[in-house]
Amino acid sequence: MDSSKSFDRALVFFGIMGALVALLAVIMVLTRDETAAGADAGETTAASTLSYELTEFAILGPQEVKPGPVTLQVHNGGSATHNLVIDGGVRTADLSADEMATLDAGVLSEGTYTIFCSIAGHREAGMEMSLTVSTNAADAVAPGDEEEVSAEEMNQIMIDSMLAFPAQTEGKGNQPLEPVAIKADGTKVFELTAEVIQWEVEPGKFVDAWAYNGQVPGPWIRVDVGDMLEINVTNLTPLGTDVHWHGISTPNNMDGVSPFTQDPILTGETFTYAFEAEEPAIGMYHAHLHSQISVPNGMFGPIMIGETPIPYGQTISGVEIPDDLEIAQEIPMVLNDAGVIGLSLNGKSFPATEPYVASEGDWLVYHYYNEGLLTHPMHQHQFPQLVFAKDGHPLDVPYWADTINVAPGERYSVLVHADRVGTWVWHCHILTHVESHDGMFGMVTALIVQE
Ligand SMILES: [Cu+2]
Repeated sequence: MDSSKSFDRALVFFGIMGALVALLAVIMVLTRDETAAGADAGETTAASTLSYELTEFAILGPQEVKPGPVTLQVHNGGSATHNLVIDGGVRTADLSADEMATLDAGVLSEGTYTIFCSIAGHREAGMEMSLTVSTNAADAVAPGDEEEVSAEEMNQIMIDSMLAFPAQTEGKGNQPLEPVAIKADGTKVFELTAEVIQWEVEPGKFVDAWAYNGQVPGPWIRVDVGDMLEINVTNLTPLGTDVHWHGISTPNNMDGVSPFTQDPILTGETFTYAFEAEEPAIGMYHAHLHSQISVPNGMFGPIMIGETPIPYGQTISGVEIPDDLEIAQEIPMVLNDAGVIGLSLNGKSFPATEPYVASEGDWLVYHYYNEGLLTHPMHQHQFPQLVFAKDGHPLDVPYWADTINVAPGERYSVLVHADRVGTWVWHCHILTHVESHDGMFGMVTALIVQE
Protein backbone atom coordinates (compact mmCIF):
# COMPACT_ATOMS: atom_id res chain seq x y z
CA MET A 1 0.00 0.00 0.00
CA ASP A 2 2.67 2.51 1.12
CA SER A 3 5.00 1.80 -1.79
CA SER A 4 2.24 2.11 -4.39
CA LYS A 5 1.15 5.47 -2.82
CA SER A 6 4.77 6.73 -3.11
CA PHE A 7 4.83 5.66 -6.76
CA ASP A 8 1.59 7.54 -7.44
CA ARG A 9 2.97 10.69 -5.77
CA ALA A 10 6.13 10.39 -7.87
CA LEU A 11 4.01 10.19 -11.05
CA VAL A 12 2.06 13.31 -10.06
CA PHE A 13 5.30 15.14 -9.20
CA PHE A 14 6.96 14.35 -12.52
CA GLY A 15 3.70 15.13 -14.36
CA ILE A 16 3.52 18.62 -12.81
CA MET A 17 7.22 19.25 -13.46
CA GLY A 18 6.81 18.18 -17.08
CA ALA A 19 3.85 20.53 -17.54
CA LEU A 20 5.82 23.41 -15.99
CA VAL A 21 8.79 22.81 -18.30
CA ALA A 22 6.47 22.73 -21.32
CA LEU A 23 4.78 25.97 -20.19
CA LEU A 24 8.16 27.65 -19.70
CA ALA A 25 9.19 26.61 -23.20
CA VAL A 26 6.00 28.09 -24.66
CA ILE A 27 6.53 31.35 -22.74
CA MET A 28 10.13 31.55 -24.00
CA VAL A 29 9.05 31.02 -27.62
CA LEU A 30 6.26 33.59 -27.31
CA THR A 31 8.61 36.12 -25.75
CA ARG A 32 11.16 35.56 -28.51
CA ASP A 33 8.43 36.05 -31.15
CA GLU A 34 7.36 39.34 -29.58
CA THR A 35 10.95 40.54 -29.53
CA ALA A 36 11.35 39.54 -33.16
CA ALA A 37 8.14 41.34 -34.18
CA GLY A 38 9.30 44.46 -32.36
CA ALA A 39 12.66 44.36 -34.07
CA ASP A 40 11.10 43.86 -37.51
CA ALA A 41 8.66 46.75 -37.12
CA GLY A 42 11.52 49.00 -35.97
CA GLU A 43 10.51 52.59 -35.15
CA THR A 44 6.89 52.22 -36.27
CA THR A 45 5.75 51.12 -32.85
CA ALA A 46 7.40 54.09 -31.13
CA ALA A 47 4.73 56.24 -29.49
CA SER A 48 4.44 59.84 -30.74
CA THR A 49 3.10 62.80 -28.82
CA LEU A 50 1.94 65.75 -30.92
CA SER A 51 1.11 69.24 -29.59
CA TYR A 52 -1.74 71.24 -31.11
CA GLU A 53 -2.76 74.83 -30.46
CA LEU A 54 -6.35 75.92 -31.16
CA THR A 55 -7.06 79.55 -31.96
CA GLU A 56 -9.41 81.79 -33.98
CA PHE A 57 -9.60 80.21 -36.47
CA ALA A 58 -6.78 77.79 -37.03
CA ILE A 59 -5.33 74.57 -35.71
CA LEU A 60 -1.57 74.89 -35.34
CA GLY A 61 0.60 71.81 -34.96
CA PRO A 62 2.43 68.97 -36.74
CA GLN A 63 1.09 67.85 -40.12
CA GLU A 64 2.87 64.48 -40.20
CA VAL A 65 3.73 61.62 -37.88
CA LYS A 66 5.12 58.09 -38.13
CA PRO A 67 2.66 55.17 -37.88
CA GLY A 68 2.11 53.84 -34.37
CA PRO A 69 0.45 54.91 -31.14
CA VAL A 70 -0.24 58.67 -31.22
CA THR A 71 -1.20 60.97 -28.35
CA LEU A 72 -2.35 64.54 -29.00
CA GLN A 73 -1.79 67.27 -26.44
CA VAL A 74 -4.34 69.97 -27.26
CA HIS A 75 -4.35 73.52 -25.87
CA ASN A 76 -7.01 76.11 -26.57
CA GLY A 77 -4.93 79.27 -26.99
CA GLY A 78 -7.89 81.22 -28.41
CA SER A 79 -10.59 83.22 -26.70
CA ALA A 80 -13.60 81.18 -27.90
CA THR A 81 -14.51 77.58 -27.05
CA HIS A 82 -12.94 75.05 -29.40
CA ASN A 83 -12.45 71.30 -29.65
CA LEU A 84 -10.34 68.94 -31.71
CA VAL A 85 -11.83 66.03 -33.63
CA ILE A 86 -10.02 63.40 -35.69
CA ASP A 87 -12.45 62.73 -38.55
CA GLY A 88 -13.90 59.26 -38.00
CA GLY A 89 -12.01 58.91 -34.72
CA VAL A 90 -11.66 60.33 -31.25
CA ARG A 91 -12.32 63.90 -30.10
CA THR A 92 -11.63 66.14 -27.13
CA ALA A 93 -14.34 67.69 -25.00
CA ASP A 94 -15.21 71.32 -25.76
CA LEU A 95 -12.31 73.31 -24.33
CA SER A 96 -12.76 76.82 -22.99
CA ALA A 97 -10.01 79.42 -23.35
CA ASP A 98 -6.62 78.18 -22.08
CA GLU A 99 -7.93 74.66 -21.29
CA MET A 100 -5.76 71.64 -22.15
CA ALA A 101 -6.68 68.08 -23.09
CA THR A 102 -4.76 64.89 -23.82
CA LEU A 103 -6.26 62.79 -26.58
CA ASP A 104 -5.26 59.15 -27.15
CA ALA A 105 -5.66 58.69 -30.89
CA GLY A 106 -4.77 54.97 -30.65
CA VAL A 107 -2.53 53.29 -33.21
CA LEU A 108 -2.58 55.26 -36.46
CA SER A 109 -1.68 53.41 -39.66
CA GLU A 110 -0.43 55.04 -42.84
CA GLY A 111 -2.86 57.45 -44.47
CA THR A 112 -4.19 60.99 -44.27
CA TYR A 113 -6.42 62.00 -41.39
CA THR A 114 -8.45 65.21 -41.16
CA ILE A 115 -8.41 67.13 -37.89
CA PHE A 116 -10.97 69.85 -37.23
CA CYS A 117 -12.97 71.81 -34.64
CA SER A 118 -16.63 70.77 -34.62
CA ILE A 119 -18.03 73.97 -33.04
CA ALA A 120 -20.52 75.32 -35.60
CA GLY A 121 -18.79 77.40 -38.24
CA HIS A 122 -15.27 77.00 -36.89
CA ARG A 123 -14.20 74.29 -39.37
CA GLU A 124 -15.37 76.41 -42.31
CA ALA A 125 -13.63 79.42 -40.80
CA GLY A 126 -10.26 77.68 -41.01
CA MET A 127 -10.02 75.19 -38.15
CA GLU A 128 -9.19 72.17 -40.26
CA MET A 129 -5.92 70.51 -41.15
CA SER A 130 -4.54 67.21 -42.47
CA LEU A 131 -2.34 64.84 -40.51
CA THR A 132 -0.35 62.54 -42.78
CA VAL A 133 0.76 59.28 -41.18
CA SER A 134 3.80 58.01 -43.05
CA THR A 135 6.97 56.08 -42.30
CA ASN A 136 8.78 58.97 -44.04
CA ALA A 137 7.54 61.50 -41.46
CA ALA A 138 10.11 63.33 -39.40
CA ASP A 139 10.36 62.30 -35.74
CA ALA A 140 7.79 64.02 -33.58
CA VAL A 141 9.19 66.62 -31.23
CA ALA A 142 8.01 65.71 -27.75
CA PRO A 143 6.27 68.52 -25.86
CA GLY A 144 8.83 70.32 -23.77
CA ASP A 145 11.61 69.46 -26.23
CA GLU A 146 10.78 72.41 -28.50
CA GLU A 147 13.64 74.79 -29.07
CA GLU A 148 13.88 77.22 -26.20
CA VAL A 149 13.45 80.88 -27.09
CA SER A 150 15.26 83.18 -24.71
CA ALA A 151 13.62 86.25 -23.17
CA GLU A 152 16.00 88.44 -25.22
CA GLU A 153 14.91 86.68 -28.40
CA MET A 154 11.24 87.08 -27.45
CA ASN A 155 11.80 90.81 -26.87
CA GLN A 156 13.49 91.15 -30.25
CA ILE A 157 10.78 89.20 -32.11
CA MET A 158 8.07 91.46 -30.64
CA ILE A 159 9.98 94.69 -31.30
CA ASP A 160 10.89 93.69 -34.88
CA SER A 161 7.26 92.77 -35.61
CA MET A 162 6.10 96.18 -34.35
CA LEU A 163 8.75 98.17 -36.20
CA ALA A 164 7.60 96.55 -39.47
CA PHE A 165 4.52 98.83 -39.26
CA PRO A 166 3.28 100.29 -41.55
CA ALA A 167 4.05 97.69 -44.23
CA GLN A 168 3.05 98.18 -47.83
CA THR A 169 0.87 95.47 -49.35
CA GLU A 170 -1.09 95.15 -52.58
CA GLY A 171 -4.76 96.07 -52.54
CA LYS A 172 -6.87 98.46 -50.49
CA GLY A 173 -10.48 98.05 -49.45
CA ASN A 174 -13.33 100.54 -48.79
CA GLN A 175 -12.60 102.52 -51.95
CA PRO A 176 -15.49 104.89 -52.74
CA LEU A 177 -17.76 103.37 -55.40
CA GLU A 178 -18.89 105.74 -58.13
CA PRO A 179 -22.05 105.01 -60.12
CA VAL A 180 -21.30 103.56 -63.59
CA ALA A 181 -24.28 105.53 -64.90
CA ILE A 182 -26.98 107.95 -63.77
CA LYS A 183 -30.21 107.36 -65.66
CA ALA A 184 -32.45 110.13 -67.02
CA ASP A 185 -34.72 109.73 -63.96
CA GLY A 186 -31.72 110.13 -61.65
CA THR A 187 -31.36 106.43 -60.77
CA LYS A 188 -27.78 105.71 -59.73
CA VAL A 189 -26.44 102.50 -61.27
CA PHE A 190 -23.66 100.62 -59.46
CA GLU A 191 -21.77 97.46 -60.38
CA LEU A 192 -20.56 94.85 -57.89
CA THR A 193 -18.71 91.76 -59.05
CA ALA A 194 -18.10 88.96 -56.57
CA GLU A 195 -14.99 86.98 -57.40
CA VAL A 196 -12.25 84.91 -55.76
CA ILE A 197 -9.06 86.97 -55.92
CA GLN A 198 -5.52 86.89 -54.60
CA TRP A 199 -5.42 89.25 -51.60
CA GLU A 200 -2.30 90.22 -49.69
CA VAL A 201 -3.62 90.10 -46.16
CA GLU A 202 -0.19 90.64 -44.58
CA PRO A 203 3.20 91.26 -46.19
CA GLY A 204 3.89 88.39 -48.58
CA LYS A 205 0.86 86.35 -47.50
CA PHE A 206 -1.62 86.03 -50.37
CA VAL A 207 -4.93 84.29 -49.74
CA ASP A 208 -7.87 83.27 -51.95
CA ALA A 209 -10.20 86.03 -50.81
CA TRP A 210 -13.86 86.21 -51.82
CA ALA A 211 -14.16 89.85 -52.77
CA TYR A 212 -16.43 92.48 -54.27
CA ASN A 213 -14.74 94.45 -57.07
CA GLY A 214 -11.33 93.00 -56.24
CA GLN A 215 -11.03 94.52 -52.75
CA VAL A 216 -11.55 93.60 -49.09
CA PRO A 217 -13.66 95.18 -47.65
CA GLY A 218 -15.75 95.77 -50.77
CA PRO A 219 -16.15 99.28 -52.09
CA TRP A 220 -17.78 101.96 -49.95
CA ILE A 221 -21.21 102.89 -51.30
CA ARG A 222 -22.46 106.37 -50.23
CA VAL A 223 -25.73 107.75 -51.50
CA ASP A 224 -28.27 110.38 -50.50
CA VAL A 225 -31.69 109.86 -48.96
CA GLY A 226 -34.21 109.69 -51.80
CA ASP A 227 -31.75 108.29 -54.36
CA MET A 228 -33.08 105.52 -56.58
CA LEU A 229 -30.48 102.74 -56.75
CA GLU A 230 -29.82 99.92 -59.17
CA ILE A 231 -26.99 97.67 -58.08
CA ASN A 232 -26.01 95.00 -60.60
CA VAL A 233 -24.39 92.10 -58.77
CA THR A 234 -22.46 89.62 -60.91
CA ASN A 235 -21.40 86.38 -59.28
CA LEU A 236 -18.09 84.89 -60.43
CA THR A 237 -17.54 82.87 -57.24
CA PRO A 238 -17.97 79.07 -57.34
CA LEU A 239 -21.09 79.12 -55.10
CA GLY A 240 -24.52 80.69 -55.46
CA THR A 241 -24.82 84.04 -53.74
CA ASP A 242 -27.04 87.07 -53.03
CA VAL A 243 -26.49 90.42 -51.31
CA HIS A 244 -28.18 91.37 -48.05
CA TRP A 245 -28.29 95.11 -47.29
CA HIS A 246 -27.73 94.87 -43.54
CA GLY A 247 -29.31 97.84 -41.75
CA ILE A 248 -30.85 99.29 -44.93
CA SER A 249 -34.62 99.60 -45.39
CA THR A 250 -35.70 97.80 -48.60
CA PRO A 251 -38.77 96.08 -50.03
CA ASN A 252 -38.83 92.40 -49.05
CA ASN A 253 -37.87 91.18 -52.53
CA MET A 254 -34.67 93.26 -52.32
CA ASP A 255 -33.58 91.88 -48.91
CA GLY A 256 -31.16 89.43 -50.52
CA VAL A 257 -32.14 86.24 -48.74
CA SER A 258 -32.33 83.51 -51.37
CA PRO A 259 -34.37 81.39 -51.75
CA PHE A 260 -36.98 83.25 -49.65
CA THR A 261 -36.87 86.64 -51.36
CA GLN A 262 -35.16 85.83 -54.67
CA ASP A 263 -33.46 82.98 -56.50
CA PRO A 264 -29.76 82.51 -55.74
CA ILE A 265 -27.44 84.34 -58.12
CA LEU A 266 -25.68 81.31 -59.59
CA THR A 267 -22.10 81.38 -60.86
CA GLY A 268 -21.94 83.56 -63.98
CA GLU A 269 -25.31 85.23 -63.36
CA THR A 270 -26.18 88.86 -62.63
CA PHE A 271 -29.03 90.11 -60.45
CA THR A 272 -30.13 93.72 -60.16
CA TYR A 273 -31.09 95.10 -56.77
CA ALA A 274 -33.34 98.12 -57.29
CA PHE A 275 -34.63 100.14 -54.35
CA GLU A 276 -34.93 103.65 -53.05
CA ALA A 277 -32.54 104.90 -50.37
CA GLU A 278 -35.48 105.61 -48.08
CA GLU A 279 -33.88 106.57 -44.78
CA PRO A 280 -30.51 107.63 -43.41
CA ALA A 281 -28.48 104.51 -42.63
CA ILE A 282 -25.02 103.28 -41.69
CA GLY A 283 -25.26 99.81 -43.14
CA MET A 284 -23.15 97.06 -44.56
CA TYR A 285 -23.68 94.67 -47.40
CA HIS A 286 -22.68 91.02 -47.50
CA ALA A 287 -23.65 87.64 -48.92
CA HIS A 288 -26.45 85.81 -47.13
CA LEU A 289 -26.36 82.45 -48.94
CA HIS A 290 -23.22 80.51 -47.89
CA SER A 291 -22.37 83.50 -45.72
CA GLN A 292 -20.31 81.40 -43.32
CA ILE A 293 -17.88 80.76 -46.17
CA SER A 294 -18.00 83.90 -48.27
CA VAL A 295 -18.31 86.61 -45.61
CA PRO A 296 -15.32 85.62 -43.41
CA ASN A 297 -13.39 85.19 -46.66
CA GLY A 298 -14.04 88.83 -47.58
CA MET A 299 -17.47 89.38 -49.17
CA PHE A 300 -18.57 92.42 -47.14
CA GLY A 301 -18.56 96.17 -47.56
CA PRO A 302 -19.91 99.43 -46.10
CA ILE A 303 -22.97 101.30 -47.43
CA MET A 304 -24.13 104.64 -46.05
CA ILE A 305 -27.24 106.66 -46.80
CA GLY A 306 -27.48 110.35 -45.96
CA GLU A 307 -25.55 112.62 -43.63
CA THR A 308 -23.55 111.42 -40.65
CA PRO A 309 -25.68 112.24 -37.54
CA ILE A 310 -23.13 114.24 -35.49
CA PRO A 311 -24.56 115.71 -32.24
CA TYR A 312 -23.54 119.26 -33.23
CA GLY A 313 -23.67 121.79 -30.40
CA GLN A 314 -24.55 119.27 -27.67
CA THR A 315 -22.68 119.10 -24.38
CA ILE A 316 -22.01 115.49 -23.39
CA SER A 317 -20.50 114.69 -19.98
CA GLY A 318 -19.28 118.27 -19.82
CA VAL A 319 -17.62 118.25 -23.23
CA GLU A 320 -19.06 120.63 -25.77
CA ILE A 321 -19.29 119.40 -29.34
CA PRO A 322 -18.85 122.45 -31.58
CA ASP A 323 -21.86 123.25 -33.72
CA ASP A 324 -19.57 124.15 -36.59
CA LEU A 325 -17.19 121.18 -36.38
CA GLU A 326 -15.96 119.78 -39.63
CA ILE A 327 -15.24 116.11 -40.01
CA ALA A 328 -11.63 115.89 -41.21
CA GLN A 329 -11.90 112.17 -42.01
CA GLU A 330 -14.64 109.57 -41.95
CA ILE A 331 -13.15 106.10 -41.57
CA PRO A 332 -15.04 102.83 -42.08
CA MET A 333 -13.37 100.26 -39.79
CA VAL A 334 -14.51 96.78 -40.76
CA LEU A 335 -13.59 94.01 -38.32
CA ASN A 336 -13.12 90.37 -39.30
CA ASP A 337 -11.62 87.40 -37.50
CA ALA A 338 -12.28 84.33 -39.59
CA GLY A 339 -11.91 82.65 -42.97
CA VAL A 340 -8.85 83.29 -45.11
CA ILE A 341 -8.76 86.96 -44.07
CA GLY A 342 -8.59 86.16 -40.35
CA LEU A 343 -8.04 88.66 -37.54
CA SER A 344 -7.95 91.93 -39.44
CA LEU A 345 -8.92 95.58 -39.72
CA ASN A 346 -10.26 96.59 -43.13
CA GLY A 347 -9.05 93.33 -44.69
CA LYS A 348 -5.44 93.62 -43.50
CA SER A 349 -3.50 92.14 -40.62
CA PHE A 350 -0.85 94.19 -38.76
CA PRO A 351 1.71 95.39 -39.93
CA ALA A 352 -0.21 95.70 -43.22
CA THR A 353 -3.07 97.62 -41.55
CA GLU A 354 -3.42 101.21 -42.72
CA PRO A 355 -2.22 103.94 -40.35
CA TYR A 356 -4.55 106.95 -40.25
CA VAL A 357 -2.86 110.35 -40.30
CA ALA A 358 -4.59 113.40 -38.80
CA SER A 359 -3.64 116.98 -37.98
CA GLU A 360 -3.67 118.16 -34.37
CA GLY A 361 -7.20 119.26 -33.49
CA ASP A 362 -8.97 117.26 -36.22
CA TRP A 363 -12.36 115.75 -35.53
CA LEU A 364 -12.56 112.21 -36.91
CA VAL A 365 -15.46 109.83 -37.33
CA TYR A 366 -14.98 106.07 -37.12
CA HIS A 367 -17.72 103.68 -38.17
CA TYR A 368 -17.05 100.23 -36.74
CA TYR A 369 -18.61 97.29 -38.58
CA ASN A 370 -18.20 93.73 -37.33
CA GLU A 371 -18.35 91.20 -40.19
CA GLY A 372 -16.54 88.51 -38.14
CA LEU A 373 -17.69 85.76 -35.80
CA LEU A 374 -16.45 87.18 -32.48
CA THR A 375 -16.91 90.34 -30.42
CA HIS A 376 -14.01 92.81 -30.48
CA PRO A 377 -13.48 95.57 -27.88
CA MET A 378 -11.98 98.38 -29.98
CA HIS A 379 -9.71 100.65 -28.00
CA GLN A 380 -8.28 103.98 -29.19
CA HIS A 381 -5.34 105.15 -27.11
CA GLN A 382 -5.53 108.67 -25.65
CA PHE A 383 -8.73 109.88 -27.32
CA PRO A 384 -12.16 109.07 -25.90
CA GLN A 385 -14.69 107.98 -28.50
CA LEU A 386 -18.09 109.67 -28.47
CA VAL A 387 -20.61 107.01 -29.49
CA PHE A 388 -23.30 108.96 -31.36
CA ALA A 389 -24.99 106.22 -33.40
CA LYS A 390 -25.68 102.53 -32.88
CA ASP A 391 -26.36 100.48 -36.02
CA GLY A 392 -26.91 103.79 -37.80
CA HIS A 393 -29.56 105.03 -35.34
CA PRO A 394 -28.56 108.40 -33.84
CA LEU A 395 -28.48 108.20 -30.04
CA ASP A 396 -30.57 110.72 -28.08
CA VAL A 397 -27.93 110.44 -25.37
CA PRO A 398 -24.49 109.96 -26.94
CA TYR A 399 -21.79 108.73 -24.55
CA TRP A 400 -18.01 108.72 -24.22
CA ALA A 401 -16.05 105.47 -24.04
CA ASP A 402 -12.44 104.54 -24.61
CA THR A 403 -13.29 100.94 -25.53
CA ILE A 404 -16.24 99.95 -27.72
CA ASN A 405 -17.37 96.32 -27.68
CA VAL A 406 -18.46 95.52 -31.25
CA ALA A 407 -20.36 92.24 -31.65
CA PRO A 408 -20.93 90.47 -34.98
CA GLY A 409 -23.45 92.39 -37.11
CA GLU A 410 -23.17 95.57 -35.00
CA ARG A 411 -22.13 99.03 -36.07
CA TYR A 412 -20.98 101.83 -33.78
CA SER A 413 -20.30 105.34 -35.04
CA VAL A 414 -17.97 107.45 -32.93
CA LEU A 415 -16.47 110.92 -32.94
CA VAL A 416 -12.85 111.42 -31.90
CA HIS A 417 -11.08 114.74 -31.20
CA ALA A 418 -7.42 114.20 -32.14
CA ASP A 419 -6.05 117.04 -30.05
CA ARG A 420 -2.69 115.64 -28.94
CA VAL A 421 0.27 114.94 -31.20
CA GLY A 422 1.74 111.44 -31.35
CA THR A 423 1.41 107.93 -32.69
CA TRP A 424 -1.52 106.46 -30.82
CA VAL A 425 -2.25 102.78 -31.28
CA TRP A 426 -5.80 101.71 -32.01
CA HIS A 427 -6.62 98.04 -31.57
CA CYS A 428 -8.85 95.24 -30.40
CA HIS A 429 -8.26 94.68 -26.70
CA ILE A 430 -8.50 90.89 -26.80
CA LEU A 431 -4.76 90.49 -26.51
CA THR A 432 -4.55 87.23 -28.48
CA HIS A 433 -6.17 89.11 -31.39
CA VAL A 434 -3.15 91.41 -31.55
CA GLU A 435 -0.11 89.47 -30.32
CA SER A 436 1.31 85.96 -30.62
CA HIS A 437 4.68 84.34 -29.92
CA ASP A 438 5.62 85.49 -33.45
CA GLY A 439 5.02 89.12 -32.49
CA MET A 440 2.32 91.72 -33.11
CA PHE A 441 -0.30 90.86 -35.75
CA GLY A 442 -4.01 91.09 -36.49
CA MET A 443 -6.30 93.83 -35.24
CA VAL A 444 -3.91 96.71 -34.61
CA THR A 445 -3.35 99.99 -36.37
CA ALA A 446 -2.50 103.53 -35.27
CA LEU A 447 -3.78 107.07 -35.44
CA ILE A 448 -0.83 109.35 -36.17
CA VAL A 449 -1.55 112.94 -35.09
CA GLN A 450 0.79 115.51 -36.56
CA GLU A 451 1.34 119.18 -35.59
CU1 LIG B 1 -10.72 91.04 -31.17
